[in-house]
Amino acid sequence: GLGEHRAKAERMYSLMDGFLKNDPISLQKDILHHVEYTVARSRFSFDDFEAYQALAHTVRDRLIERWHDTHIYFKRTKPKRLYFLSLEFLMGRSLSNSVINLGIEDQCAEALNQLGFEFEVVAEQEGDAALGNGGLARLSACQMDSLATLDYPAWGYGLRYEYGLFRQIIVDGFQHEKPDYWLNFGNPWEIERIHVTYEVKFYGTVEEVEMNGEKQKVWIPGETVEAVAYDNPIPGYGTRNTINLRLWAAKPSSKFDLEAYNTGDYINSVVNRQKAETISNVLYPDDRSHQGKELRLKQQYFFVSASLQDIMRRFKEEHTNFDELPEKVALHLNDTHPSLSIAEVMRMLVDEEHLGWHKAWDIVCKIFSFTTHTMVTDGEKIPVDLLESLLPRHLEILYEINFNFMEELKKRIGLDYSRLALLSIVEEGAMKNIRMANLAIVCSHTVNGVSKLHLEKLKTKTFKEFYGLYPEKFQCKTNGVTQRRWIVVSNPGLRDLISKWLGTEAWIRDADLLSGLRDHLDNADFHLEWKMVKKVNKMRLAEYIEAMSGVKVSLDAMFDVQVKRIHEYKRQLLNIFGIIHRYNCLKNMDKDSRRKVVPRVCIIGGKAAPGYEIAKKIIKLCHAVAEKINNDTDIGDLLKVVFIPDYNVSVAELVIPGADLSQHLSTAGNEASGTGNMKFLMNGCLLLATADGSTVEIIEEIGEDNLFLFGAKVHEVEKRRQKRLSNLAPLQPAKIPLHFARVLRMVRDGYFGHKDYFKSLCETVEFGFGNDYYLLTSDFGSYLEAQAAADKAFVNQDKWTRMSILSVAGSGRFSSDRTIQDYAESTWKINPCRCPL
Ligand code: GPV
Repeated sequence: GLGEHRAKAERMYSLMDGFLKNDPISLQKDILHHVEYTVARSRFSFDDFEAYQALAHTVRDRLIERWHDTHIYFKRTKPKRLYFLSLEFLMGRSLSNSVINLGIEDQCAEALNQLGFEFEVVAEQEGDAALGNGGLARLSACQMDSLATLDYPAWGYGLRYEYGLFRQIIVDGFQHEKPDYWLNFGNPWEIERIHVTYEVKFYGTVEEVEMNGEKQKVWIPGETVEAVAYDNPIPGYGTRNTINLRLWAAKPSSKFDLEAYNTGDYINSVVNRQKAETISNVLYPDDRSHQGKELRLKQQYFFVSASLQDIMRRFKEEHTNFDELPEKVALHLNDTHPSLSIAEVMRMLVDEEHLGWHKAWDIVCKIFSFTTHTMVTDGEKIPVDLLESLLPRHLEILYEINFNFMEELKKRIGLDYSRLALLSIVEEGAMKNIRMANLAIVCSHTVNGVSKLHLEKLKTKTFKEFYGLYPEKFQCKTNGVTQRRWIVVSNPGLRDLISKWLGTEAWIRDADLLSGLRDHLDNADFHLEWKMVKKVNKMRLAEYIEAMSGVKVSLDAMFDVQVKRIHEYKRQLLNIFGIIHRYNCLKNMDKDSRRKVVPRVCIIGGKAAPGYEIAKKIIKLCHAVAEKINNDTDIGDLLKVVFIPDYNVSVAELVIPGADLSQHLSTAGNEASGTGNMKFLMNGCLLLATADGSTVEIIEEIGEDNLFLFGAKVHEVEKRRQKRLSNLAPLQPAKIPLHFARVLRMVRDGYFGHKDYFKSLCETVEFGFGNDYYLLTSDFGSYLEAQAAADKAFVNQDKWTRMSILSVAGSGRFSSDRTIQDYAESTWKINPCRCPL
């Protein structure tokens, strides 16, 4: 009976001796326990990596306690939950972030110290979890941190790729890709839940059956794969709440390849089982260009199916009526990648729960929200013939959704076939496709842009037609980044300085408080300490650069950084051309003028998609230019060029705090938001940037005088592109700025070697060839002016420091806490649910 149950619970609790303790002695005991029994090394001899493993397990135990309490509390209070669906999460390392959010960093450092280890060194042992490509994936990670910190009852869902984003190695200046088998050394941050599994089905046929006198579709699948849950606790800062990121791995089901078993081909059937596992094996490394590959579609459906079964099971445990679904469940689509969810929920409600189409549709339209991350119109598409074989029932459902949508449209706008064709979810033509963005927009109650500028473009260009239909759906949720990782974890010196001068650590939960730094703007002591923090970070970065590339750099130089995925629209080429121009100028200077030059270290880093030839050539050009300049004894410390290989989250944590200047060069109207700019801003690094994406809003916060702005504005870009095409035919030398032409000629003529290889790269900016779509030619002059302004500002270190302080002071709006609160209140309609202590 109940009494018996309680007595048992009480005995267990007393045996457990309460919660785990966080004083340094208890932590040491736990670390040693894990060295001996988890890592299975001797307590008397273990190295830094083993210390990391043992500490990680010690922290994990504490995470699990809170994670349990949080979920028991959610279960008891049954709040509306948010399910954040994303195929990519760039979590990076977990140790430092976890001990900071748990509030046990000092105790852990002391515990390690007494065991003869140093926290920083131990933390460096951890490899990155890189289950994503770039900004979109890191945004998901920042948002999970904010969701936990702000106590929202949220779950993240994703895929547990066995190979994350490839490791970039550079051989002879060329990028090579190596697999990232990040699980090789075990992963203490995940909890394998062998009992949380679901069957995911593929292929097969659809049949019609009679049920209770009504016709009903049933899908007879041809292949079954099992999804296993791996849970990753996400601790909030300054709260006990620890939410869950649930990642799915594929494993063969006992039902996999029954055919082969039955025909007696035992060996082949066992061998074939491995096919199941390949579904979640590897992350697609093509940032923003997914072109109809079957395996990718399988990944998407595998993810969608497992997540929704899990979500629906939880809903049904707490509720009996599907009318309650919109009050209890918010499903968020992180870009179009998970938007098959829409068809899957319809299938579950219609085919499995027998709700009837109209009722199901009504519910579906109330539970989905969607964020798009791109400025381009030509979004993700799924070829109909792929769907037809892999997910035949879903294809039918998509057709039916589209049929109803088209009928409704005809009533609203009449038989305007060109407009109907634009809006249609199904793209007709030689190759029929499903347009995932159209699907997501039609079915979501909210469509979010990631900056004001982005939303504007969505309304007026990208999704103009849809905006005309559903103006109320379109909202702006300017991106943000978490100050926990991007200041507290990565820049402890700045963290201490900010807290000292603000007199509080409250800014770690409330970034708006950073504006209080303005009160000390002219305080000489503050300036001195500010410069000292930057100097220490530059030293750390300089050591790393020397270790990675052998280049020695001067700490007096301006550290100028551009780190992000390599893309033509991000214009790393403009940066490199600027460097070549600077080199030319230096070569032509007399000794006197040279003494007045501000020395520079130009740092570039980023990965190119393995199939993106032009991006790979940009990487090679960077190395070729670096080799020439760095070995020119005439130049010395005045100019150094460094490519940082294998840029990832943990490299970013090292590079960003050490930067003086950072570059964000996208042609205006191309970067949906950009989030790197926010991370640099928070670290007191000045921006040299175009008026694109979120930079426009950064300017609203810090003023145009507080950064180096250049280039065509959005409204000018369109005009220039047209002008560019109208005088296409003749190469008009007079219209090509002299400096630009010279730099281009040097690359083309083989001044940096590899003449043939760079030819097609040059052609992208040449007329009659690529026609300079991204307008490097016309922005070059303005770019050089901004660079000159940066040099000039750097000479006046007092002024520079003021600008740096004002950057951090104006960065509060770019905390992902602000973004998440906005989503929670105006899109998801969820409330905080704070687990009591
Ligand atoms: I679409 N983004 C990305 O990293 N990968 C993608 O496939 C797509 C978008 C980025 C955008 O390019 C950035 O401007 C934006 O800041 C980021 O997503 C987060 O919204």
